This record gives sequence, structure tokens and C-alpha cells, in this order.
Amino acid sequence: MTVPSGFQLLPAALDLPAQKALAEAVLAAIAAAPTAHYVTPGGKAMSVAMSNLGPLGWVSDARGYRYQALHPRSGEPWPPIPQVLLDLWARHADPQVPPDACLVNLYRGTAKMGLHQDRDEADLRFPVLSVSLGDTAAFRIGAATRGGKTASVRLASGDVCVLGGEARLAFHGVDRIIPGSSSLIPGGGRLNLTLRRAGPAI
Ligand SMILES: O=C(O)CCC(=O)C(=O)O
Ligand SMILES: [Mn+2]
Repeated sequence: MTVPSGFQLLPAALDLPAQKALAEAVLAAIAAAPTAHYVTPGGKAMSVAMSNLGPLGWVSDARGYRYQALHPRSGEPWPPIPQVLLDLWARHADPQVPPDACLVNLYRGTAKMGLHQDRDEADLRFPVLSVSLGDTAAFRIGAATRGGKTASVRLASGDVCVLGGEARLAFHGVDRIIPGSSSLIPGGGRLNLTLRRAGPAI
């Protein structure tokens, strides 16, 4: 299948110096908000290590999926979203309403993410914008119904993609990371930054 309409891939939206600066800034920020392998409501630990930046952070545990203002372990607010990400959002997602959540996904080794929809946000009219840094991902995207045809798209370091319109509720996931395809992340792997408007627009 072809990718759903509303899925926008912006290859190399960030050049190498910008990728390096952003990866360093995010890794430094999450030193104060350590990543964790969240457990799904079904009791399985995710292979992706996660943290968040911004007023709200996405978390999962036995009680379910939700956004919350505080890191689950430290009880501290999440570190702020770097300006370069706010600028990308204003340019490619929504010029008026800023994102209030940035999920930080760290894929190492065989980490992957199963097909899912992003639907824990209050207002699904806002798109989701995601930035890829480090190793290339084999990303999969289909329609808004489970079980339909899907397409595989490579997401390389510096690529930005936007899920808006028809693609906002598209099922998507990461089949695998291609190890050694980038040397951007110390220790290897892939950093994915997913910007969302999680709370209402006000
Ligand atoms: O890592 C990616 O490219 C996708 C991440 C994702 O879909 C999510 O965190 O909801
Ligand atoms: Mn997602």
C-alpha cells in the first residue's frame, strides 16, 4: 500500500550539526529524568526505554496509558522541550498552539514498537510530529483500522515525520532498528522524539 494521506515525511529536516546538538541536549536533559521500560496495562515491559520532556509526559503502568506532569520515579517535573523542537512543531504541525509533550524513545539493540494508534491525547485534531536521530528505523504505517495493509518506510537520522489528517489515527510502529547505520548516539541506537499536544488547546 501507499502511505495514508496526511503522513508527511521530511527527509533530512535537520542537518548533521543540528542532529548532534539536539541529541546531546536531549541526552543531557534526560539525565535528570531517567528512561524506563514502562510496563503495559497487560503486564509486559516495553523494549523501548522512555522518558519525556515538556509539561506533560506519556507513561504506562498497570493502571493504563496516560499523560502526567511528573516523572513517575523522581516525582519531579519533566525537563523542558528544546527550542529547536518547538520551532519544528510551529513550522510543520501548528503555528499557533505549541506542543505540551515530547516523548523520548530510546531504541537499543533489538528494541521495537508494535503497531498502535496514538490516541491518548485530548484533541486529535493536532498532528503528531516525530524526529528521528541515530540509527535508521524500519517504520511501519497502515490505515486507521487494525489488520489492514501497511507500508514500510525507512526513517533516518534527521528525518521528521508528521501524522496529521487521515494519518493521525493510522496504526504505526517500528519493526526494527538497523544497527550501526549511524554513529550519532553514544553507545549506538536510535532516539525518537515524538511531539504532541496532549492536553486541550485551551
Ligand atoms: O519511534 C518511532 O518512530 C515511533 C514512536 C511512536 O510511534 C510512539 O512513541 O508513539
Ligand atoms: Mn505512536
